[in-house]
Amino acid sequence: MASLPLDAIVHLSDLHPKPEGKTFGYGTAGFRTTGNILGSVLFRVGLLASLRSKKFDGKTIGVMVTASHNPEGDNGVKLVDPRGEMLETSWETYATSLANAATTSKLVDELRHIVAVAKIDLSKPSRVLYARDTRPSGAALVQCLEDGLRAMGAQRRNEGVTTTPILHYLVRCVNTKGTRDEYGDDNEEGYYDKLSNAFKKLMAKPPPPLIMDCANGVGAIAAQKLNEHIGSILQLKLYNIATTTSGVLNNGCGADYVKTTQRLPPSLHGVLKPGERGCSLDGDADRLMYFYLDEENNFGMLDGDKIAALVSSFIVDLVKNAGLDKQIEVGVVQTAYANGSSTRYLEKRVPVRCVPTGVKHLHHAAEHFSIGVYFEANGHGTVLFSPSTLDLLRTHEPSTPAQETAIKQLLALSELINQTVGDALSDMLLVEVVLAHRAFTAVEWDSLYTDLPNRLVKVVVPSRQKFITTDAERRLVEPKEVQARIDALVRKYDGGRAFVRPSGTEDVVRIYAEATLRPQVDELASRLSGVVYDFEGDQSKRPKEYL
Ligand code: G16
Repeated sequence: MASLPLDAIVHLSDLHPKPEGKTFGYGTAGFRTTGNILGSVLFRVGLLASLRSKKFDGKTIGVMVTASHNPEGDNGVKLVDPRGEMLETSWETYATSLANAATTSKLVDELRHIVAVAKIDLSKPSRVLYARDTRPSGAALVQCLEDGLRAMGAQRRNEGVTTTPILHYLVRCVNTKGTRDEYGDDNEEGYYDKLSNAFKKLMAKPPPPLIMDCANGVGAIAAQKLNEHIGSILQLKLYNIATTTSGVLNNGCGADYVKTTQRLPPSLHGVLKPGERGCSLDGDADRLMYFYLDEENNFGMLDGDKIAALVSSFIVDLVKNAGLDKQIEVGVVQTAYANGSSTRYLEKRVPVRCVPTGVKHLHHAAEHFSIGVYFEANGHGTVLFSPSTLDLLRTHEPSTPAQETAIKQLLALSELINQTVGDALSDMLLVEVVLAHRAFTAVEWDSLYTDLPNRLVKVVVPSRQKFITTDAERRLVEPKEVQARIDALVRKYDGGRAFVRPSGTEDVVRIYAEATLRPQVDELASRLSGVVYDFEGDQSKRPKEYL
């Protein structure tokens, strides 16, 4: 029986001590906090990724070092399972217990526990593929990760600086190589080829150029490369591409800025002209937000809900045109953040499910449909084709040329859309395909339904862990008095809907409010901020905008 390489683990672990008094949690998308205190976590994630690979008989596990939409000073890390999906939830507990072991000897105890409980055969090989985004703390954190991998004797494959969705893509490619589920060539070039070949099959003529805000993140590098592959059809005009300038990542730009402020990034003022459309990526290019200026220079935002509406209705029509609507069920998955109008629009057309925040929850719910469309309102999402749906599309004999065309288009979409995780670049190509096929302008797309006025705000509290939710995060179980006050407030506003939940990526509580009229929603959000702050915050520092 092989055993844990304790000498190496102990020696290297002592080089990466856990910061005293800090508790780490595997949140919505892995560990996330200030970049300079994450060294021990990265080392331990290296150990865990190796064990996870052994559990899968040496299949490659992915590790992405990123804090995505968070400020530049933050960083984070998440594990990716062999099919390119987020780490199975049951292993998040192992990740958290390893990250919080106070000493090297407690760390060894935790490792032994995991090996026993998860029944890991230590004689199996381990293989780990990893990458990072452009954050300044990334390179040092990768070295900590590598120490963890070295300690366990894992085979390492460093993909350098790349986007989160490309890392997910690569993991799936490596693990499916030479099988009937082969996903693509396991290198970046393979990714761009796969997307651009599918895009070229689906686009008849070039649309006007697209303005893209790259959030000064790694998406700028990837979008430049994508441009080289698709430039003859769709020209991307890239902005906010300063990946080496200090302090600019996600700062006043990017998908999160657009969604939370419902404004055009200041850097695009005068760049985006009336009648034009643009889009924003986030710091690791897994979220996408579209926007436009109408002829009167009014800003319009097209978020994840609008993308879900556009894409799902297009796919429903293609399935009908293919004559397969009896066999293929298209469904949509959303979260509580979905605008009430989008849910009403979708429910008239397709089955809709609501799940807690986090791609990991949406992804699994979407797998229950033949074609599952999932998007969070923040622009994070994708479309999953089930294996049996792909088999059906590949083998079905069409009765008419129109059916044959629809089937070919569905198959091309399955190649265009990243099947592993939300991917801003792949989603952008998907949106462009649908706009071209529908001959829609951004204004026409926006008119599918009218958003209810809404506000998304965050409140900094000393301990967000005190906020516990139920019902897909739409209600608080604790603190009960806060939920009672939310209920009482919401009743006072026409069309009012609101909820409060702790963020799993930032040290804040998030508040979402919706109402029929804009001034009312602003007031409701402000009152709710006050309710949350009153429960926990320091009254001497209470912001005056909290009513
Ligand atoms: C991550 C997750 C998303 C989630 C977002 C915010 O996005 O992947 O699914 O919606 O965090 O989560 P929370 O409200 O819990 O902070 P990203 O783009 O930051 O990786």
